[in-house]
Amino acid sequence: MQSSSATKQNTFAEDVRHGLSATPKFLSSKYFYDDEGSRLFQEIMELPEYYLTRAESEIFQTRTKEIFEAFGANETKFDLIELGAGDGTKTSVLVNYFLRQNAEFNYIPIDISAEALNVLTEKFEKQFPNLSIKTEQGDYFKTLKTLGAKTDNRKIILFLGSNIGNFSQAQAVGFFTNLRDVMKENDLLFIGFDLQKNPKTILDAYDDAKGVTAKFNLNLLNRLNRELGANFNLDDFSHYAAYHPIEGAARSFLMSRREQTVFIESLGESFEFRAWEPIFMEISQKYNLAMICSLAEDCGFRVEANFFDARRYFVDSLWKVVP
Ligand code: AVI
Repeated sequence: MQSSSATKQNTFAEDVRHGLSATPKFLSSKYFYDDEGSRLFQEIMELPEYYLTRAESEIFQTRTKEIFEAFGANETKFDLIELGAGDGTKTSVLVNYFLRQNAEFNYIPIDISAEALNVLTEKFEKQFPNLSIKTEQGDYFKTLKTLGAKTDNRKIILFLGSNIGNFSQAQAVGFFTNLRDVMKENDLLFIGFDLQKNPKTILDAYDDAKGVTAKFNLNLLNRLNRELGANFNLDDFSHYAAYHPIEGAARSFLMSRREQTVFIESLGESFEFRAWEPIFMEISQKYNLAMICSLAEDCGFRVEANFFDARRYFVDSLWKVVP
């Protein structure tokens, strides 16, 4: 029998084969986050052009009390479940306030990366010695299903940082519909959406002057070289970002700067690139309030409240299950 890491590697290779054989070619942005990719994403979040993280942090810092009240956090004991918790910086603002208000809750960060969970736990245990923290490593839905069976506590699920933006419309509907299926009547979902705004502001966020986003995209080719024995020459590809204001979609591409053939050893296959042929790398969907409302409705939820930053760049939207 194959080990799970061998199975993961096969899925990765198969996804790459599928994407590079398609027209137009694509690679999935979920593979961006190896160690170097995660480091580069941290660097992106510090960039002056990348307003998203700062806008959402502002919401957490300035609207803490209202969020606490909207969560009904002083009423019954609940599980605060964070999907893709990362380093938990934003959530720590809520946790700090909730603890000071003597709210009764368990904090349950769920992440696919054991390493990320270890770092988070160590930090939170130091910062909040009285916090009950129970990490869950693995796939969101499998973990949520078993969690539902383990405890009767009300669930408040956080999905922050505009992570939903990296899903296509169909994936977003599938994702929330699956979540809806593991939620009960009084459970809540709190989601971070990046809002539509001046297209130049959005474009700059995905095409920064220092070229960190370009490195972040190109890093996936490095990963293919390292893990699948590919022979991409990174100088032969360049990053291109575009924002489509009607769809509200920022997309990034790697453009093949010349006609070339790339061989991928673990697939035993070559892939041809035309000069200036794009590989579609990532969508970062920007929403407006009507889109958020109809997405909620399509997936069996209703919007209870919206929390904005002062510039209305970003919204954390609180959804309730429609029974
Ligand atoms: C993780 N995700 C929300 C980021 C975004 O804004 O779409 C990923 C990213 N891609 C380029 N810059 C940041």
